[in-house]
Amino acid sequence: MSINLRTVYAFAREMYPKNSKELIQYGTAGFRGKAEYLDSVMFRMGVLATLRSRYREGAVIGVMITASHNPEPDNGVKLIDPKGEMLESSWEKIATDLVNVSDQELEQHVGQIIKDNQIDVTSSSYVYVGMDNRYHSPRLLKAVADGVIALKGNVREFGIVTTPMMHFFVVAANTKEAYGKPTEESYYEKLISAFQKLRNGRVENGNYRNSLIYDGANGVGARKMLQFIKRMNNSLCVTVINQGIGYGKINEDCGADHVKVKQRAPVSMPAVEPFTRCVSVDGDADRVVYFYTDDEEQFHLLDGDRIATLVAGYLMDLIKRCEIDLRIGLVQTAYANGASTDYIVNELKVPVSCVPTGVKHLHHKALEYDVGIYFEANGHGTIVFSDSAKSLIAEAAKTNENAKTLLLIIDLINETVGDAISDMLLVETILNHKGWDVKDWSAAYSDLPNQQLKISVQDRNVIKTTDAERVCVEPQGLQEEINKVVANYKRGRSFVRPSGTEDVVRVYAEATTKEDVQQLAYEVGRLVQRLAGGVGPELVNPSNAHL
Ligand code: NG1
Ligand code: ZN
Repeated sequence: MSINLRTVYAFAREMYPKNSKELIQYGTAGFRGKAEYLDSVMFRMGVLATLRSRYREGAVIGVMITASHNPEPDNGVKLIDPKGEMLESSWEKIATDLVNVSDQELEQHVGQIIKDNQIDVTSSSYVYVGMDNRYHSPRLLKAVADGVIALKGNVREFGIVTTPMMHFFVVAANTKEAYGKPTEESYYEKLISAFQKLRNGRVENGNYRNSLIYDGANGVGARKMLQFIKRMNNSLCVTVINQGIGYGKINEDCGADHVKVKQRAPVSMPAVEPFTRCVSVDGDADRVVYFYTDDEEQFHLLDGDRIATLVAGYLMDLIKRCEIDLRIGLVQTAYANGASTDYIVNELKVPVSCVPTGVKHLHHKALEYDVGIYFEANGHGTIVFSDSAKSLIAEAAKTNENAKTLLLIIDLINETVGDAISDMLLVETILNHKGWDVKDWSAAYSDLPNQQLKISVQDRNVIKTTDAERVCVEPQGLQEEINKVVANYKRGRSFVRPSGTEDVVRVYAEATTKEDVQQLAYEVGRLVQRLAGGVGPELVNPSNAHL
């Protein structure tokens, strides 16, 4: 087989011309932006995925088209490496360079990538591609597929799937189906079968009730949950709201990001009893948070930190009963609530580490443990088990019932990446096992009030950070000012960092009262506006807001 790089240029010129001059960067979740500027990006990512597959000796590379929790007009694309991980960092740079060259330079540039990486262009390549349910996704999927075809790669389209399903398919294919078959049905079968075996017919227990409300964010997670329901035989009774099609726009006033950041229930909530368990996923179903409203109509959030601590407590106990020695570790980011970190260190006594934002950092760190639990506060996370841990557990399962349970738990978990539905089924399993309702779950610790702000600046990259993003080193002087402000608040904590997915600087603040946290976030936000080139209107001082 021989390829002709002219074809790449011809496709680009005729069908996917580059219509934006703005520099676009492969960030924490690949490329994101307004859908109308992404056709050429998608085509070129199809080209790159094909090259990457050849570079990795014919392993399957995944391409997921989604803008996750972003608003409906946005879309995005990210590549999935053979073991289900995010694209290797050195190739992020290759990706950024490739999408930013002009159409005229494309042919030569692709030739250079082939040369630099000594890619055998006569070898086979396999690319899996899937998309969320945004109306522009099918058009963009075609562009990716054409990118693969232009370089004579093999492309398999999965249509509308969640991000974690794509990771599952890639790993399934690359492990020669040891992880499952690369099909939607095999994914459902693996998770549902483990879930039902773990329930073992006991659908209610103690305070645990078998029903919950599920906010699908009008995204692909809603559709797939409807598929789960069809196959679950009422082992869990799920009412899906914000189902997409005819309901509303993806992520608009709903979904995990809305619920977490606004700390408020999504739209279309039916009237439910106080303390009803509710769950929200994001637009591509790789994040999940729980919430409920109490008998005084107060909203309560049970976020990724809560899920991580629930899972850690449960797994520690189960592993102890398996009578095997495994190193458990928990990985968080700076966004983790301080109260959760205290609880992990002082009560659970599990080692905890803090890494920069972005799943790849968490995943990577978690692999250092036998059992690595990682969650971002926003609800993205999973648990990874080392190969040696799996062998030990399998060996123990020959004689120990708890180890058998643990094997089922491993099957229930999508180890390849955070998976909202798999995580939810895990939480449901643990709550059922403990006989807990949301009140019992909440009782472990009380979150410190916290707030996030987005600040627009001329160039967000003027902010440079260190120490897992908790300390700002540039612009000079900003950190000193933040320290001075923070010192005025009891249990105050605040940090700033440039977002990897939006053109903003994010401010995080935490303190003991709601009023304090609002004031602290405002003061730090103002510092960013003053010292890091803020644009747009000045933040309003919350203590003057009533004037
Ligand atoms: P950025 O925009 O870099 O803060 C956001 C989330 C990340 C991660 C990515 C990818 C927060 C504060 N940040 O990144 O945790 O999930 O999106 O989707 O939630
Ligand atoms: Zn997502």
